[in-house]
Amino acid sequence: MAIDFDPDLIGALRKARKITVLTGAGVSAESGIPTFRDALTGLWQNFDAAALATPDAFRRDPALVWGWYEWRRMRALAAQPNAAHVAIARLAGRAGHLNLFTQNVDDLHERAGSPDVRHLHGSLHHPRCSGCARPFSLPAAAPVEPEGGRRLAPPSCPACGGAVRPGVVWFNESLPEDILAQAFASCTSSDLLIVVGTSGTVYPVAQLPDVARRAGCPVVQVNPAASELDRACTWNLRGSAAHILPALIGRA
Ligand code: BV8
Ligand code: ZN
Repeated sequence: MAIDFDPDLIGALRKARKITVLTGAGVSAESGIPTFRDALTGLWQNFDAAALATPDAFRRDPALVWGWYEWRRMRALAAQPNAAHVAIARLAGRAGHLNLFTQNVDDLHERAGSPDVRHLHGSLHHPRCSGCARPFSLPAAAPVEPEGGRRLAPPSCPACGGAVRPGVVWFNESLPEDILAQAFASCTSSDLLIVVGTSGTVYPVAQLPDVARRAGCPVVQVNPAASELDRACTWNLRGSAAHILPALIGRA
């Protein structure tokens, strides 16, 4: 059924010469990838994602953490981009200038055709040595992880023998400075910020909608539920990304 959007939002979208898009786990939910809020199953059912996403967790139990990320990497490889990823890629082709920043570590934006995806929290697909930081190339044919996951000893770096770690930003690790600076600069110089599928609970990324608003950039959020970002947003579109985004971007 047709969605009627606030005419001011459609006007802002059509007039926008520069658009920033910020996505979180919710944009991949309809591709079957669980969000951070989703309860975990299998081997991980007694953990929460945040407890596994720290340098300490990896130091304490590298096989548990490497197994967790390999399981997630398989899920990402087996998933397909959904209509939200495709709509965002299409907007990149239409808007004058679009910067896409994601908190997600999957590659679904890339596989949907978005030309320039900036990962604020790293990527599942670019592991590196925890000792010498050399990039580690994973075997092309991804091993099939059991449904419930498994512990898996991380590979050793061929150069120094260090344990290979996922190429993601863990809690209490710094974000890539250049990408974070680009995100702040983009949010303060855009005509519209579109925020999709994030609970707005993790900093410093959660500051971005507020920063945009203060710089005079209107913010539209797409999320089926209320989030920490609601009060910072000009428009809160309650609905799923794969349903709302194609309709909204179709009006651009
Ligand atoms: C750091 C990668 C400095 C790993 C992740 C203030 C300022 C700065 C830092 C802090 C601060 N206060 C606290 C901190 C520390 C911490 C933090 O923010 N903690 C929180 C818990 C309070 N931040 C950090 O540690 C960051 N680093 O600050 O460095 C520093 C340096 C050295 C020493 C000390 C400090 C690093 C944070 C990055 C952590 N890594 N991911 C991995 O993937 O495993 S975070 C991870 O959780 C995600 O990447 C994401 O960013 C975050 C939240 O996830 P969301 O994407 O929002 O997903 P979530 O499940 O939460 O929500 C999903 C949403 O989708 C929901 O709202 C739901 O309603 C919606 N949804 C569901 N279905 C749909 C949908 N929406 C649309 N359509 C649907 N179908
Ligand atoms: Zn090494």
